[in-house]
Amino acid sequence: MRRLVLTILVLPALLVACDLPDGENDEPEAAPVETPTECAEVSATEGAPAPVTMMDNFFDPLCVAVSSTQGLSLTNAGNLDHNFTVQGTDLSVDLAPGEEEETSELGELVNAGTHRFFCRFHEDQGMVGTIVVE
Ligand SMILES: [Cu+2]
Repeated sequence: MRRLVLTILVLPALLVACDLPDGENDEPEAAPVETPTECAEVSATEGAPAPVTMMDNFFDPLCVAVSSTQGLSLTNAGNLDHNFTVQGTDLSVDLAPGEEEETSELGELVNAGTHRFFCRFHEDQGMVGTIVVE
């Protein structure tokens, strides 16, 4: 299973951003396509919702792996309105600065697999990420 996930994740070039440490993604450099190790190493944990924080204008973490029985704990820690949308699903949450919201179990909202997520306000500014639902 781990190997399958790795193979899938090699695809989009945007995943290269997953290797950038926090705070260094203001000026993305052209980097060779490589396995997004951060995503590959993060394993889903049962129980507590997985935290995803919205900043101005990026997500932390850029890659999140969750179990289908796990929700997400979304927090807008920025100064702007942000949104968390999983592409191709009905999961779309708007949050004002300082707001938090916990989603239902991901298995009720998103099919298992690797999905792109984005902020609908700042997608064109690179506010995107990857979620792996196991
Ligand atoms: Cu945003």
